[in-house]
Order: sequence, then C-alpha cells, then structure tokens
Amino acid sequence: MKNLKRVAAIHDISGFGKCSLTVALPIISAAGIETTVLPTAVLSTHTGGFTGFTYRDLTDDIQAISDHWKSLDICFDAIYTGFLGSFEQLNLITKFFETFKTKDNLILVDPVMADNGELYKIFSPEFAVGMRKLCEKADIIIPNFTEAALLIGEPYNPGPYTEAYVEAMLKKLSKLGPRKIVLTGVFFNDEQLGAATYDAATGEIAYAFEKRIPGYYHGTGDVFGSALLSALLNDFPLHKAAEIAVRFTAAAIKRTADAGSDIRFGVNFEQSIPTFLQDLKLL
Ligand code: PXL
Repeated sequence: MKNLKRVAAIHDISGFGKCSLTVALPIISAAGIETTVLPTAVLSTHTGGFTGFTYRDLTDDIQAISDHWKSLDICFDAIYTGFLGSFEQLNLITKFFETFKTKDNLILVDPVMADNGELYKIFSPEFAVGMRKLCEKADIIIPNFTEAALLIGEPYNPGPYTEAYVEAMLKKLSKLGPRKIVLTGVFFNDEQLGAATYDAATGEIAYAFEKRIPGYYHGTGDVFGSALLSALLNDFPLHKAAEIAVRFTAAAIKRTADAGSDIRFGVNFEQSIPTFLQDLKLL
C-alpha cells in the first residue's frame, strides 16, 4: 500500500457559509488525499454578504506552525493557498513556499481577492500587487476574470468573452511565472459557464463547460479549486481535472438552486461527492 499523498491547505476557517477550509478539507480528504491545514484566520462566517462577522487573525501563528512542521520533516505533494487575510500573510506564505518547495511538488495559488469586477472590501489595491508576487512563485494559478485583470494590470471585462480574448489572457497570466493556468468564469454565451486551461509546457488550451445557472453562489471558487487539485493529485491531466471540477461545482450549484437556498450559505457540494469520486475513478 502506497502512502497517501499530502496537501498543505492554507486558507481561513469561516465557521458558517461553506468556503475555504470547510470546503477544502472534506473534498480533498474524500478524494483520498491527506489534508494538513494551516488556518490563516478564524471567522464566524465568510465576508460575502454577511455583516457583523467575527475575525480572528492568525498571522502571528503562521511562522511557528511552519517551523514546527519543518522540524518534523513533513513533506507535501501540494501546497494549496486560498484566502489570505493580510499583506503580511503574503510574505509569510512566500517563505512557506521556499521552505516546503521540492522539485516534484505542486504549488497551487488561488488568488482569492475579488469578483464581479470588485476587490473584496477588506483588501486594498496594494494587496493585489502582493498577490501577483505570490502568484509568480506558483506552479498553477486559478483566478477568475476579476482577479486575472488585477494580476496583469488590465481593466476588468465582464464578458461574454471570445476565444481570442481568453487565450491572450491565459498566456499573459502564464508570463507571470506559473506554467499552468486555469481561468474560471469563462462564458461565450448565456447557455454555458466553465473554465479554460493552459499548459505552457505543451501550449495546450482547453475548455470545460456546463449549463449556466444564473446567480452568484458563494464559495464556488473554493469548491472548484479543491476538486481541481484532488483530480490533479489523482493523476488526471490539467484539462481533464478542470472538466471534473467544473462538473462537480455545477452539480453543487444546481442542487442549491433547486433547493432555493440562501446564496450566502454556500453550495451543496456534499451530495455531489459520490459522483465526483466516480469521475476520479475511486468508486
Ligand atoms: O471563498 C472565498 C473566501 C474565503 N474566505 C473568506 C471570504 C471569501 C470570499 O468572500 O470572505 C473569509
């Protein structure tokens, strides 16, 4: 029996609202991958649409956690970062990458900072500059179009997009450093929504789409990122991993839309897990 692969998942814990670690941990674990967590902050809920949430910043713990893991000689097959609460955390996580990078492991950065043309309220424009520097160190980044525009310093385009626009965007993002790019929120018409992938090593560009469900559902970026990483670590190629992750995320959104749930409460990914495991050929 081979050892499990191991991920270091570096995100906040939002107690209610299903995003970041409360999504990454169950999804990646279900996919047969050990999930070590480095919480960047503890919140009562995520910040999207709730008021009065608590926020305990854990910046001061990050270096000590990293030092302890290093002293134990812990290695990771992947490092997966999401929501980082401060500029200082960007520097600490850059150091974490330097400490735990190996020639074989995968650094996946989801540059969580913006959506729908706007930076999340808690971030300043300088944060986007810091996030770009973190992305330069990644093997793969998975921005939405708002984050992509901030990373390459271009105005936000709300879509619909053209293949030429998407492909130019993918290549500009790869010029920052990461060899693999997954752009989310791609749509050419009102019928379909999905992701585009680019692998600089082969030059391959591919698309994965599902039927578009209107509305903005919270935490879907984290559901998508966790599923994508799970598929990559189960040895699926990038374009296939994106197909699996789009299918998983779209199924979770559809179930949530059918139930008429509050869109701030997150999506029902839990009941998509059996199909997800079949797609990963684990069931
Ligand atoms: O899903 C992204 C995310 C993660 N964590 C927190 C957030 C958000 C997006 O708003 O507020 C705390």
